[in-house]
Amino acid sequence: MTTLDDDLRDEVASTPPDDEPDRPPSSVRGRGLLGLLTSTDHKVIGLMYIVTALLFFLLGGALATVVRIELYSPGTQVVEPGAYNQVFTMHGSVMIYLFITPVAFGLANYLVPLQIGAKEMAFPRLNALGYWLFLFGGLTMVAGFLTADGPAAFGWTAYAPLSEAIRSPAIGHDLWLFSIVLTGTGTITAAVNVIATVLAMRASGMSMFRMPIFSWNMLVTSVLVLIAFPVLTAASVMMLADRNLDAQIFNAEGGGQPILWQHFFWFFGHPEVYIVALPFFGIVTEVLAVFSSRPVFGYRGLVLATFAIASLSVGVWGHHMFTTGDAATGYFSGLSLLIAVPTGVKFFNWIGTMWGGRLRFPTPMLFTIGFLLLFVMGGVTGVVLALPALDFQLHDSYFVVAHFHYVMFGGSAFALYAGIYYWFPKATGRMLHEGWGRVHFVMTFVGFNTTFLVQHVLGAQGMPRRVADYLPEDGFTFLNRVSTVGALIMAASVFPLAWNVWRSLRRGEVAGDDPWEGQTLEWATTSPPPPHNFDALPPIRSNRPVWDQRHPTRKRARAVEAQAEEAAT
Ligand code: HEM
Ligand SMILES: [Cu+2]
Repeated sequence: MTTLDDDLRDEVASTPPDDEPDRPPSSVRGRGLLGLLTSTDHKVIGLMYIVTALLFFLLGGALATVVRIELYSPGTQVVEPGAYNQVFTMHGSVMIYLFITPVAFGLANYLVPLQIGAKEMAFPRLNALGYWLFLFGGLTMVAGFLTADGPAAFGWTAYAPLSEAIRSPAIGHDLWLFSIVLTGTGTITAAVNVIATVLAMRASGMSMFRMPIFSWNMLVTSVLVLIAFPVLTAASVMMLADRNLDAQIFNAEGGGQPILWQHFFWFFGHPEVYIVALPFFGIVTEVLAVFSSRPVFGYRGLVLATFAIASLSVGVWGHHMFTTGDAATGYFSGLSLLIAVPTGVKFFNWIGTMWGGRLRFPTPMLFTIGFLLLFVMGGVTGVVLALPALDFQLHDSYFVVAHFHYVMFGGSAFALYAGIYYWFPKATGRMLHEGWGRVHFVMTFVGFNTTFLVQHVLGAQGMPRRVADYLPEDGFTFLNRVSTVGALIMAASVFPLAWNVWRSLRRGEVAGDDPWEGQTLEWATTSPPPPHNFDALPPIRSNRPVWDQRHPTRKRARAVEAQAEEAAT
């Protein structure tokens, strides 16, 4: 059986043979700058998203290093308190809005069509628009550094009334708000595209419940984006109106409601936590299955758990607002704790996938194991913070900083690294070097825990977040030094990764179509895939067609099973 249509067949036949046979064929190479700027190929756009987001990640990391150096000792080290506010604001904002959210959509762009056997995204040009909104929106935020008064300094949450013009007059804040509107619109278009692609572009045989978990999770993530991002985008427009048109929406003197901003913000902000978690849950699910040589354990349970997490996540925003007195503590606390249940289900599924499997531990698997350990830690401290009695004590302390870094760095960023090592061969045709991968993993893991584990203690001892300084007699100095040393190790960990990418692009081992014994459709095509993605698709009879193809006896057994099922109905 082949799903190749005729014009596609002609196109394949007329493709000239690769002139450099020792180099893997490329869908990006040889198209020049104009080719990049005008491309609507989902793979090219996906890679541009990912590379751009990683560059923002470097900027965010550099800013974090400045923060940590400032906190190395009491007194001023490198930045004055005002500049410190700008640095932590831009760190958090770059990381959330310009790195971890867009990078997930970069992966989705690259992978979802491949995983569901499609030639393209549903709306290729909308896709390009989304990328350009992201890039120029991001540059708008960062442009604050070029203005006389510097970039935004009101935190990544931009709370009113601090964010009103009278308290934050610098133009950098307006740039920040414009940036949120632009990048938010870009994310919304990307989400629309993913949803339409998954619903309308699946290959024949690829039923919803045969989709790889990553594609499932991107679908659910995209629905969450449609719920959450318009609220943030609209709220940012309202804040711009307050600042520039005297609108008084969030201004108490004018009859407005400052607290309303927090409701809007966290109505976006909590689903956002899952927008930057679910895609990465998808990555670890795939990596665990492949490197355990096992099917995903409890596939349907995993999908249902994703639904449950996503639905609960839109109803818990008030747990960020316990201390305002404007959020019903019992309701928000109870619902937040409930999220631990489907999350626990996922953990059982992940362990079940590994159970009894033939485990291999190349770098993607190492980062996935790292993810499992660190994300549990972030989840547990999340439960702690969901208990109002404890949150009143820990709110706005370093305990919170430790908590969300375990979730977003130990969780999402570790899973992203796993995904980079896992799919790099697919996108480039070359393997990353295992030895350097291990160096990168060890440095990141050690550096991460050195930086953030001690912050739980600092927070419990009462060190507030978002402060540029502390006193020698506070007793915070030693643990802050430990934390700063850890951050420097983490900063250094970028070098083995960068070197690995650089050398592997040039002289990495040639990967072949399916270097890991993959299970899902992206491994059924060449590395990198041709512009039209597939010359021919394998039959799709389960959620792991490539595995089925590799194990023909099982495939036959399944085919017989499927026939019997069909006969029975
Ligand atoms: C590269 C390693 C990182 C280090 C050393 C680091 C360090 C820090 C520090 C010291 C703060 C200031 C805490 C405060 O004063 O409240 C901070 C805040 C923050 N970080 Fe990170 N961070 C890192 C990576 C990340 C990542 C990967 C993300 C998200 C994907 C992230 C998201 C945030 C956010 C949202 C804030 C809050 C900013 C605010 O209070 O407005 N960080 N980080
Ligand atoms: Cu939350």
